[in-house]
Amino acid sequence: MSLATFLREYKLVIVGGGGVGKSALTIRFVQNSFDPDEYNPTIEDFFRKQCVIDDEVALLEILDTAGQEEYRAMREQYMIHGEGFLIVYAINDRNSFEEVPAFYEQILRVKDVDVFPAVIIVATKCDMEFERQVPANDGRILAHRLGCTFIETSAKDRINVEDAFTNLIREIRKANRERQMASGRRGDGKREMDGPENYDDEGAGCCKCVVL
Ligand SMILES: Nc1nc2c(ncn2[C@@H]2O[C@H](COP(=O)(O)OP(=O)(O)O)[C@@H](O)[C@H]2O)c(=O)[nH]1
Ligand SMILES: [Mg+2]
Repeated sequence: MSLATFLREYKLVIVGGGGVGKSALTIRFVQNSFDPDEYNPTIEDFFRKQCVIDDEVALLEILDTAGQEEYRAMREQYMIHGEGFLIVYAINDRNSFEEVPAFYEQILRVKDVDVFPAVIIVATKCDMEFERQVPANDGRILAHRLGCTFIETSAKDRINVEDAFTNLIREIRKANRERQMASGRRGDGKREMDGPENYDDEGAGCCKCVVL
């Protein structure tokens, strides 16, 4: 039996300084694994994951970026296409926290807007409490100032990882609804897909992966 359904794609981009845990966060979310020995600072990776978030199917296309400054020009390219961003810093790296506003401002500049709500400020490595350099409240205050949601996560201990991505999808949906209401017409952004063979059932997490 062919089951026709609509699958909305979401282009998500993970940005932040080098070594803050962007890849670990993404891999924990997509593959539900964590390898403490894996650290390749130069790799930029693309992942897909299908989820049901708030009873709606979503195909997440996740770009895990390299944070180093020499990739700045490349960053602008993917920022143009990104619909939602996780700006990541590590709680044990004050410098990475200080870099967050520059990432946010770059998103605004590239998008040519004054505010961009589909951004989550993600503090990682919250399992490393003993090395903490950034109090959670500093993260909260910064996120509030930028008009973003804030969340503390640990890829290692699997804390709030799914929530970071789920919240981002909710922010994108909310922003889209508001934009549609403002323009007084229904947007599309949906494409038809027509078979269960297009679904995969890999991964785990609080987002239910679809098996039809
Ligand atoms: N303790 C701890 N270490 C982490 C966590 N996330 C990443 N790491 C470690 O931090 C280093 C850099 O992580 P990676 O994801 O490659 O950083 P990226 O450069 O931002 O992609 C690696 O050695 C990871 O094992 C975490 O949540 N907790
Ligand atoms: Mg990485």
